[in-house]
Amino acid sequence: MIPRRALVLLACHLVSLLGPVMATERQRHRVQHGPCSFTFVLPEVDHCRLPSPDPPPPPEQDVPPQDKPSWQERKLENLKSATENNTLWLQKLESYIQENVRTGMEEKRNAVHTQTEAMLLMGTNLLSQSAEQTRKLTDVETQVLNQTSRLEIQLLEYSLFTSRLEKHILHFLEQRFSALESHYGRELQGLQKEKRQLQELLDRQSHLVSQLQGEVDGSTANSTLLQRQQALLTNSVQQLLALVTHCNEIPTAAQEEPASFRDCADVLRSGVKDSGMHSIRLPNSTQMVKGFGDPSGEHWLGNDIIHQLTSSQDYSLQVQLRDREGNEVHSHYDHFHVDAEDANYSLHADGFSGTAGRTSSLTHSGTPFSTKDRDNDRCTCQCAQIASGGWWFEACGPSNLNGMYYPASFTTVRYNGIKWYYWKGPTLMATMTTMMVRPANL
Ligand SMILES: *[C@@H]1O[C@H](CO)[C@@H](O)[C@H](O)[C@H]1NC(C)=O
Ligand SMILES: *[C@@H]1O[C@H](CO)[C@@H](O)[C@H](O)[C@H]1NC(C)=O
Ligand SMILES: *[C@@H]1O[C@H](CO)[C@@H](O)[C@H](O)[C@H]1NC(C)=O
Ligand SMILES: *[C@@H]1O[C@H](CO)[C@@H](O)[C@H](O)[C@H]1NC(C)=O
Ligand SMILES: CC(=O)N[C@H]1CO[C@H](CO)[C@@H](O)[C@@H]1O
Repeated sequence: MIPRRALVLLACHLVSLLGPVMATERQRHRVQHGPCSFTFVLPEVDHCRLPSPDPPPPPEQDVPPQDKPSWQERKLENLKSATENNTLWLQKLESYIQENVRTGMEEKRNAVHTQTEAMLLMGTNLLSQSAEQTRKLTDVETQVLNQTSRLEIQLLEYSLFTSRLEKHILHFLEQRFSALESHYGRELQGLQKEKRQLQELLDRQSHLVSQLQGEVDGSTANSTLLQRQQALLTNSVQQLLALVTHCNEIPTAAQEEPASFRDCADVLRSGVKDSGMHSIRLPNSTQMVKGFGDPSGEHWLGNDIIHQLTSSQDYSLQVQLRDREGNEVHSHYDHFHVDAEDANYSLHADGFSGTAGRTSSLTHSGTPFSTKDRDNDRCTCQCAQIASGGWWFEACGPSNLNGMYYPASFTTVRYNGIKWYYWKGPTLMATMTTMMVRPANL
């Protein structure tokens, strides 16, 4: 540790030591020795300055040899003493220096020694302190380890305890659950039995209800049948009543006004305002004609009478229809007449208007009348045969008011039913059809 730096320090020290001693007159000499440099400051002695070595005097032959030895001797002696002095001085200096160097070295070594000691002391102190710290640390570590192990043990115990508790609770819950299960299972069975009973009851009741429903349906059907029968009965009773009044009226009318009216307009003009049956006198006709059917019910005047009536003057035709719901509609023709038998009772009707369809359901003018025994239609089929009645058929055509009346319960299409096509299509099921004529100028 000591070597290089200590030597440098030493050199500096030497300089500082020498400095104050020879500050007055100096002559410096520097000596380099390895990394160290030595500076010597020498005092300058003027009086002992040596004369510069002269070049050897040239040989003089004329100088006497007796004078010369005294001067040369002197000079030699001076030189000797100076040399001695210098030698002495050098020795002194050397010793001085040696002493100084020794003391400095020693001082230095001492200082280094003390410093090393101090450092060693410090080192030992540090070592002891660190040992202390280490000890403390190990203590703490052991304590921590101890705590950790204790905590671990506690944890173990705790987990043991919890598992025991868990097992206990599970057991308890299982017991409770099985008890509840059996309890509710019994209740559920009871409920299911009750439900079955209720279901059976419900089935029986619904069966009863359906039976009752069937009975109700039958009785309503019976009641509608009864109602219809009743309606028919009342209808026939009314017809009978009408007949009776008619029978009562006829003799009086025959007596009072012997068939002087041309038509119903004539009757109205005479002041009779009530609806009813009246006798009329047709032109060029003498015999009493009653037409077909009952004048107070189902009745057809007959084409001969219609022809005679409608050819005597200009007549209009009104067709009135009523359906099952009671809706009444009409088709009106401003001009109407029927030809005579030799023209096959051909139809003539124009000036159509009305509410029973937007177009006329009668065949066009000139269509002859067809019956079962007189087929005047334009169909290879026999419309009157199919339609079971007489009418102005073309290729059977859109109308037949002389068709069969079918009660409401018949829903299928009947080719021989009453038909007024542009009002209700192929099956009309009208409850009333009327063809009325009156003078066209009314
Ligand atoms: C470590 O813990 C035990 C108990 O578990 C105790 O007896 C002992 O004194 C403890 N040691 C220290 C150094 O704390
Ligand atoms: C309906 O009337 C007939 C007799 O007209 C009868 O035999 C039948 O039992 C009645 N039906 C019902 C459900 O009343
Ligand atoms: C009624 O008879 C007369 C003559 O007998 C005849 O000129 C007239 O055309 C006839 N009227 C009708 C409607 O047949
Ligand atoms: C009337 O009908 C018959 C057939 O039934 C026919 O022979 C006759 O030519 C028809 N008369 C007229 C005027 O169309
Ligand atoms: C020749 C010379 O310088 N001699 C001197 C040597 O030293 C002594 C004492 O220091 C002097 O007295 C001399 O003169």
